[in-house]
Amino acid sequence: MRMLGLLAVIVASISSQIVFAQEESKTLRVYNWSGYIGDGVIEEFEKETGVDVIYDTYDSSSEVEEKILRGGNKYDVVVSSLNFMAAQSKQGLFQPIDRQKIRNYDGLDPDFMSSISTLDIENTHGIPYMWGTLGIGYNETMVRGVLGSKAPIDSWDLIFKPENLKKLSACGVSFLEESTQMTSLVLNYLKKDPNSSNVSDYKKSAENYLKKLAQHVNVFDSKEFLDNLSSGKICVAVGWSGDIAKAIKDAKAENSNLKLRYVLPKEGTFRWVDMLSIPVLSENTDIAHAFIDFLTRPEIAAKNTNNNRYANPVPKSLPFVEPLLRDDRSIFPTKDVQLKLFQNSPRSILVRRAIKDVWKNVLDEYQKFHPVPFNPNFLKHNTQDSEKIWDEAADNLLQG
Ligand code: N2P
Repeated sequence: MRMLGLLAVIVASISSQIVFAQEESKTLRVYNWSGYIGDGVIEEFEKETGVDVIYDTYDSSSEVEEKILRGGNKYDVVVSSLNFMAAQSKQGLFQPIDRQKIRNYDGLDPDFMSSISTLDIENTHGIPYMWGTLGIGYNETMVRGVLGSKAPIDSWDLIFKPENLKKLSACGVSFLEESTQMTSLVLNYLKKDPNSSNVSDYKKSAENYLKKLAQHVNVFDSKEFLDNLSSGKICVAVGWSGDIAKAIKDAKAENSNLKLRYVLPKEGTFRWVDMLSIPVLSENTDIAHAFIDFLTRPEIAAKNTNNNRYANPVPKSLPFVEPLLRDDRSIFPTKDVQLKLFQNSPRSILVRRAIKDVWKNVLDEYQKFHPVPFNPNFLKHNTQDSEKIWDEAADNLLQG
């Protein structure tokens, strides 16, 4: 009896803890977007497992993508977009996920998993972390003040028609510093395939159009638009749903009377998905799986949604999500709206290199009109070094 009792205690304590292979270090290196994890989540994982987490953050897709192309700095878990992750898994940069080690795997929404399995083929290399949309955050009073009561706030015309953009630049317009997403939106607006595999669509159509707009854009940035919008420094931001939702919340918390809104323009936009995956150079794969598993626990996924204001793929997390967020259709769009969103698909390395060139030319055009940029971090990631990485990746591919 006593032996059995002891055995029960041992079994119970083993099953509630995560046991790692002896040779693995007890350190986990994680790379994620800034401001993209719930309060206390890392500390909770550390407390539960005894693992030290080295948690680094980035502020734009190019930062993480270039780091992974360079070899990933030995990160064990990386958050990156589905389209990048899927393309680079095919190039061998990410390890397959061992589903046996993700105890909450069955809790992932099967419809959602199937909707991303055309890119991450059969869901082999990544686990979805959060998803959202790309739309327009705007300050209604300021925008109507500039464009009048007929301002086309339900349309990309609001900022993609040069005459509107020019007027709005008086109250401040921010575009994402995201080459693929912005060129894709412009192609969609020009009624071309937003996922075009035709290099000239980017080099000619998207580049020419964006160059016309660049002079009227006040700032290209992927991080500060949230604070810029909630503090009234700008009146329009092309941005991600959750960040705009945070700006709206922050403005309310500061008792500001700014009327901030988020709109998915009627010409359409895309749904993006951010994935958790394990770079090929990671040696702490048991711990990496344990961390990914931890993030897919309903309570933890809910903490992340509550902080990040993005939807997660764990339906059982919903009871733990703040009711105000659960009912917010900009965070959880209706099925009807979801059906209208397009997926941003992986580009070939040659298209990606073309996008990189296009983007450089667009930002050069912007700089001609803005010798002193609005954002002090502007161009931090747009260095010659980063050009070289994409050139090398393309050359490697061409060589075979
Ligand atoms: C961090 C969230 C960015 C999500 N601000 C974009 N995929």
